Amino acid sequence: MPQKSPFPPGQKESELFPRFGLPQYADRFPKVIDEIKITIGGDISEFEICQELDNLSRVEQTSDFHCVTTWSKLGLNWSGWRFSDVYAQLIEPKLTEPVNFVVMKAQDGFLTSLPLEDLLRENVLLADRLNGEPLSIEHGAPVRIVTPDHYGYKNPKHVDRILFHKKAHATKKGIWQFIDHPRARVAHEERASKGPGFIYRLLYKFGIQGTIKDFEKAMKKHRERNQR
Ligand SMILES: Nc1nc2c(c(=O)[nH]1)N[C@H]1C(S)=C(S)[C@@H](COP(=O)(O)O)O[C@H]1N2
Ligand SMILES: [Mo]
Repeated sequence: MPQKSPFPPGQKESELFPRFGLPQYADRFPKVIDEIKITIGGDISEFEICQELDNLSRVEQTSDFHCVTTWSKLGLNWSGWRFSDVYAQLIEPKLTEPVNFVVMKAQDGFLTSLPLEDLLRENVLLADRLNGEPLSIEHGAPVRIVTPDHYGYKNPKHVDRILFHKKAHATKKGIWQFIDHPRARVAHEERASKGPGFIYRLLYKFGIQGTIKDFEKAMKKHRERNQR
């Protein structure tokens, strides 16, 4: 019998792949969607990545996506560049000191962080396409990080700054610090930084439908404003 990879604890398959996130991001949108420009910085001298990506080999990957609120969309086909290639080819050569903590910032103000080690895993992408199409605004135009082993909130859309640091540090305040697990690995149910993950299943589940509606409504208004 072929072995089926175990479905992550507390997750449920969703037919939909909704535009999703923390409520305060529903009405925030990227300004630049037709050109990739990522500022690299942190404890290293700042520089930009744009056309340089064209020199790296493109990869395609089918992977599942797990939101911390318990919905999972299976079999998404992403394409772009391996984060480990981007790091090895474009970033590592410019380092003068070792780094091991990465902060990722997005055009809508969203930010998250991960240990560098987690981002160097084989299945982490800097993706600009989904299911054969350029990324839509809904799912992260012009580029997003895809890290299937981590909950959705470690997969920032519209990334425009990636900061490399020597040491880990808090990137959020108050309650946001509390709900952001430093690693957020799906297989270990690291949903939040305090308490066992399963407690959050129920808590988050109640918010899913309302959040989807709010994000949809905001997207519709944005399209009307921009006539596209
Ligand atoms: N820039 C940005 N990235 C983000 C978010 C966001 O609000 N803004 N939400 C995160 C959360 S909580 C989830 S579950 C996924 C949702 O991805 P999707 O909107 O493509 O379904 O994006 C993540 N990355
Ligand atoms: Mo999420």
